[in-house]
Amino acid sequence: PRKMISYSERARLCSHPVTRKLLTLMEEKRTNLTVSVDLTTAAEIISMVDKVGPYVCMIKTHVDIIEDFSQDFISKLTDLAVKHNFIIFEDRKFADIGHTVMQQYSGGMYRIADWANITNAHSLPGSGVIQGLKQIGLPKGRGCLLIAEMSSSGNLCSGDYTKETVKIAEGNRDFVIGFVCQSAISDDPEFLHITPGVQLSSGQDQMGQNYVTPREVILNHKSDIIIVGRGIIKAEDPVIAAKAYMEAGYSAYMERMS
Ligand code: S5P
Repeated sequence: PRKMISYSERARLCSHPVTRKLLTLMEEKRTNLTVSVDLTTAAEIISMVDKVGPYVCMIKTHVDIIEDFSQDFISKLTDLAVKHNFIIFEDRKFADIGHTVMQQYSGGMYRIADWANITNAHSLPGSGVIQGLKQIGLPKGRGCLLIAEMSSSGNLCSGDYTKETVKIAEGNRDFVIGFVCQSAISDDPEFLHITPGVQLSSGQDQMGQNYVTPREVILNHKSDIIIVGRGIIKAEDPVIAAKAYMEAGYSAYMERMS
């Protein structure tokens, strides 16, 4: 199990600039909450991000679900990242050969590498996916998370798959800054553990998504960051919900530290 050191102490141990910035602002803002703003128009997303921004360490996007994506949306999002001091994570889940992901990451209409501090990739293709992303991301100071485990029922990311994923990360520390996972899978303080499938009460959705509580994720599964989508964006009052998740996640961290 991971030796529990504080987010800010870990920030000092980390060499990657994105990890350092993220861990530092988590301690400053007292939050380990990432909100997944899975809405489909630019205006809705920008309005939601401005509301929940004060309570998050990261905003996670799925840009390919936006109906009216534009560079204006990106400039508004990046302005809000400065205003509220959060990191932008595009949940692109790259999963192809290096040559293809290089083009998907840098080009197309989204130009993800130009604005997302962090993106993520499946380890399924092997380390080539990282070689490709790295060529684009490293010069821009970007970081990448590897998907080592998933929250959905019956997923195939377990056992040796997860172990091999950790090895790919260890071989690419200049670019891979951690994992999307369900619990801590590495003792290395430089690697972040980021966990989706979180709601205030545990359960499932209609399509195999599994939820555990913030306390369970941070205290028992020893993850670092919770990702919450519908628990916040579909709440009657997203600001009240964001505060509740922030408080639940951070108090579990404080409890783990004590
Ligand atoms: O294993 C995973 C990995 C991810 S990144 N399970 C997930 O649910 N996600 C993402 O987290 C998913 O794509 C969605 O954007 C978010 C969870 O949303 P929620 O509404 O179920 O909280």
